[in-house]
Amino acid sequence: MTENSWAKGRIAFISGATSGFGHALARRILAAGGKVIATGRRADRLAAFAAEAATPNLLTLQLDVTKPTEITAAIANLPPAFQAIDILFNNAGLALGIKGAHEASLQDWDTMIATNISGLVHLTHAILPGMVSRNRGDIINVGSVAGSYPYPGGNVYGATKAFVHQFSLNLRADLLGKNIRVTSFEPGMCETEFSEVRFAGDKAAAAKVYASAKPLSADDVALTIEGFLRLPSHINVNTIEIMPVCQAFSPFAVHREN
Ligand code: NDP
Ligand code: 8X3
Repeated sequence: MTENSWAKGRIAFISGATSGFGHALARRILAAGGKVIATGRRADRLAAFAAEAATPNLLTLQLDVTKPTEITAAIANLPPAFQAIDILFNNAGLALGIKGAHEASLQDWDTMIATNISGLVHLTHAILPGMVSRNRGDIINVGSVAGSYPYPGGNVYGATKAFVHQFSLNLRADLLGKNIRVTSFEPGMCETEFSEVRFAGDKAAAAKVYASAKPLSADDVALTIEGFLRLPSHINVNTIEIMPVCQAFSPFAVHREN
């Protein structure tokens, strides 16, 4: 494989390509000569991306992963040049709120479960059979450090990402004997629109998360994913956790009476 040929001849389906990790990876794959099906709910972002990229290698599709019928229709109606999906970047996801479980919104919980779990599972179910029939593919499921390390207010968000971890490993068990790789990709703090979404559009609260720190960027993430995709096809990265150097761990919290 030459330096810039890693994406040539590959077709990537990216959920959540309107911002953050998904958008950065879409740009990297296009720049390296691959094809991308970029999806998300925001039609204006998709249209702007299509106009900027101005390439037949990009197909944009408005898609809400919480709507199973939209997923089925999207996959069934792909144009022939985009049907043989090689890479599924199962990335669409969100955290909503940071309140304790006794105060959190049940609607927010339902939306996180519908997006981070059901959306990811439905996309896998729709795309995996084609990969199996072609006996090739890469599935990269986006988990989080929040799936391994509990923190106050991470209640359902962290639990959805723990699901992503175990689902990814179980896929590997089912796919033994097939040339299909599965990775649970579990990053720490990365500056995207993630915190703005979590804090319901409060830009000041979102900015505080990253203040005076050097978080990961979306392109750092895309570069890491490119690294997996460049590996020889017999190497599977099962689980990978990355963090910015400025982020680490805390001791256990202890409540004391005095
Ligand atoms: P962004 O908010 O920048 O991007 C999230 C993407 O998900 C957007 O493109 C959004 O598109 C899409 N999305 C959300 N809900 C839906 C939906 N119902 N249907 C389709 N697309 C949807 O955040 P990130 O890039 O940071 O997040 C990407 C993934 O990474 C998420 O799964 C997140 O949990 C995870 N993550 C993020 C970390 C961080 O610190 N940033 C760390 C660890 C994991 P649209 O709104 O147009 O639908
Ligand atoms: C995003 C990282 O720590 O904000 O998944 O939950 S964290």
